[in-house]
Amino acid sequence: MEGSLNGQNLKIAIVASRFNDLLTKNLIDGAMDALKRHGTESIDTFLVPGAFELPLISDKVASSKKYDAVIALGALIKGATPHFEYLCASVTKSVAEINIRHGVPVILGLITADTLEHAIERSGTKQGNKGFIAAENAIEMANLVKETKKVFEEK
Ligand code: INI
Repeated sequence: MEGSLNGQNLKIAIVASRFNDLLTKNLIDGAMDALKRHGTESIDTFLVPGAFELPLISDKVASSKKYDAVIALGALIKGATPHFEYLCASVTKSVAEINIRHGVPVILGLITADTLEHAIERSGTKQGNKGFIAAENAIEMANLVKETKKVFEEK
C-alpha cells in the first residue's frame, strides 16, 4: 500500500515557529504551495515562538482529531551554542512521539543546520524547500493512514 499525493478533501494543519522567520516564512510558503498544487483547500496555520514550542501545539492539534495531518516547521541553526544540540534532540524526539500517539501523521519539516547559509539552502534555494517536501509527505501519510484504516477496521 502507498498513500497517494491527492490532497483533495484533506484538512491539514501547519504549526510553524517564528524564530528564524526569514527561513520559516519560506518553509510555510513552500508547504502552502505543495498543498495547493495537490488540491488541499483546508489549511489552518498555528504560529509558535520557537522550535522548542512546536511539540506542544502539534500535540494539541493532533489530539483534536480535526486534521488529517500536521506539518511542524522550524529552523534550528547551530551558531556557537550547544543549546542547539539539546533543542534538536528535544524537538525531534517529542514530534516522533506525538506522531504515533494520536494516529495522526505529524510531519517534521525542521531545518537543522550548522550555518545560516546551509539553512537558506534548505528553505527554498539550492537544496529545495523542506516545507514543500514536508507537505507532500503529510498528504501521502494522511492518505496512507486513511487506506490502512479501511483495511484494518474491516473484519
Ligand atoms: N528556536 C528556533 O526555532 N531556532 C533556533 O535556532 C533557536 N536557537 O538557536 O536558540 C531557537 N531557540 C528558541 C527556542 O526554540 C525556544 O523558543 C526558547 O528556548 C523558549 O522556550
